[in-house]
Amino acid sequence: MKTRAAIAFEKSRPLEIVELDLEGPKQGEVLVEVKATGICHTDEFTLSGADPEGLFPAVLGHEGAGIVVDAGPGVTSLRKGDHVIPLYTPECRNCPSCLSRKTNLCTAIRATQGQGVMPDGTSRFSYEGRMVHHYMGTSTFSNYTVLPEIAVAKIREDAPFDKVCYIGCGVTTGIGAVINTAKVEAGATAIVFGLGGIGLNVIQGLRLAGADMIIGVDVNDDKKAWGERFGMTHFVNPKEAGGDLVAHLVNMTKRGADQIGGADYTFDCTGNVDVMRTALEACHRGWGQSIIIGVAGVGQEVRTRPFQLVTGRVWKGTAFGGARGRTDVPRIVAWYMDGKIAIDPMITHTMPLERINEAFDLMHAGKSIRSVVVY
Ligand code: NAD
Ligand code: 022
Ligand code: ZN
Repeated sequence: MKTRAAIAFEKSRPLEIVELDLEGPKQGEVLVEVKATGICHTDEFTLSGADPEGLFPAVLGHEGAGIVVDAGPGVTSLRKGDHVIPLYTPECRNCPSCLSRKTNLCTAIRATQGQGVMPDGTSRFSYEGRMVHHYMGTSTFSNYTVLPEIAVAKIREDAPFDKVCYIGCGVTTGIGAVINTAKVEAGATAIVFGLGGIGLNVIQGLRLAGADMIIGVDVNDDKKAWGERFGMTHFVNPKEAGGDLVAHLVNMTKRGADQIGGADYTFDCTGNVDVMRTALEACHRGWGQSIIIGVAGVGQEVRTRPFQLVTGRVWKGTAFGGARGRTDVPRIVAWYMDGKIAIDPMITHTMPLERINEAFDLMHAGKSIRSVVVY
């Protein structure tokens, strides 16, 4: 069949809207009509050419929502008409990682996903007879896409596609980092670095978990109002923290008879390795945990004095918020539908596929929290 898609022909060139050829679903695969997709940093990272593993030509996009329109042989958990969210972190429930219960990083189709092909080693996309790569196993910048059954979460049918697509990455990553990775308890003190599309979701995750003090840190003062909207209780602009940001944050979080400061939990949502260090060092001695969510540039390294860890601080990272997609994503959709979490105000821009490049411009300019393309 034919599908309208935004294709990345080569690095650092705008996406082009073309008609692609798409083969139908094979064994264990489904054909999904994508109704909406968010535009996220990793799409930009790959398109810019900064990602050494980026493959071209490719159909990017990993934050979508849509409807199953066809199922290949052997598919048992999905059928035509199901409303779904594609998963760049699949959940096979059968590989050693899924069975371990200790990680969400399913390994069933990991190798082929990274190579931009389906599990059988081939691509369903082509243009003028030339193979086009899949991306993160999702390729949601195409009106129709083929996905492995294990990389699809079935969701309720009354959820609006143009909002819940954000659950395909940003919402789940931010909220999941709080609930699955940090396991924040009621009454906790937390600091969130970077109040963008991820950080704001960390903030609303912290509110959901019942955190008492939620400090937001951002170099952009406009983010103060954004943070407050989702539960932030205090704001710090590092430029106004008097040179020593760690000392400033530790001072703000002093409590107890011993008056030792530091947060129970901190989250890096910037991808800046210096911020990651600050986040670790702003944790409480003995038990503070710092969660790295941001993706750093290629070759970047984190540093700190080992003493920070010897004295009980814990450094962790999280992918897709530690969420098991097929199990957790439908639950997060329900939280949204029940009004427990917000999504609508974070979607600052909506546009047709023809204008998808504007979404990248808005992201560069820091003018959007999230842009969504509606097909
Ligand atoms: P964003 O651009 O919307 O937000 C980043 C925010 O950080 C901005 O508000 C910016 O002003 C602020 N900032 C920049 N430098 C700062 C500094 N030195 N100190 C304090 N604040 C600073 O980006 P986003 O969509 O929120 O994504 C954040 C990061 O999360 C990216 O690196 C992205 O790739 C990553 N991410 C990771 C996962 C995962 O599974 N681990 C999933 C999604 C996104
Ligand atoms: C999503 N991300 C950033 C912004 N939006 C993002 C990027 C990478 C990962 C997660 C989220 C990530 C963390 C760890 C891994 N990835 C490796 C997982 C593994 O090896 O099992 C990651 C993922 C997918 C891909 C590459 C890296 C891919 O499909 N190309 C989950
Ligand atoms: Zn993303």
